[in-house]
Amino acid sequence: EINMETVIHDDDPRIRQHSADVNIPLSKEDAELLFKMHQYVAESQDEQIAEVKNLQPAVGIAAIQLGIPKKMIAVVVPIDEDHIFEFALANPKIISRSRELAALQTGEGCLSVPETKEGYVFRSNRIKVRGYDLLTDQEVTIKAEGYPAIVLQHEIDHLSGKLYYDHINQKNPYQIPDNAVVLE
Ligand code: FHF
Ligand code: ZN
Repeated sequence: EINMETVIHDDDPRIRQHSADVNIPLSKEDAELLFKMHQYVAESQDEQIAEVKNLQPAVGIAAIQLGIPKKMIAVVVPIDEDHIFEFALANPKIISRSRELAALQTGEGCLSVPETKEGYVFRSNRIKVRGYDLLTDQEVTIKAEGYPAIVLQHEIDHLSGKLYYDHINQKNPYQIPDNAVVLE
């Protein structure tokens, strides 16, 4: 089961591990894990379920956050009233990225980082990601811009052991590069 107790933190060296590709078609075990990761993220955004199950609201999760070094991520990003950007991806890979950077005005947080680190986390504003999506059972190429692109990059970073605060400028956490925008 996935819950706040089964998510590992940044004091656990496994969070810095590199994750390995998974075989496609997914094994039953991998498909079940990826399905549960997606379910966890979706449920964490349902106020009532989150309260009963004591879940911190999240927009994404990577398997390594459960201590499992496999290239699998789930993202559920509410866009507006009736649009959700959601994928349950195996072997996601960024195939292109914009030179323009973007960061969230409010910074980022992470299920695996109990103490919030403040500062801008600049990432590419637009990316293309290829991978196998369990929700549609298809190889997909995803074009993402702005917030959904930032969430995807946060998750894909976990697959190579990177954490959001690795990207924060230590000298000036709120410095904005020339080619960057701050979102929101
Ligand atoms: C979150 N929560 O989802 C954060 C953490 C930018 O690897 O962003 O560590 F639930 C995955 C709407 C707006 C609804 C914000 C990527 C952040 C990824 C999870 N919450 C939210 C929401 C949120 C991490 N993570 C603070 C839990
Ligand atoms: Zn995270």
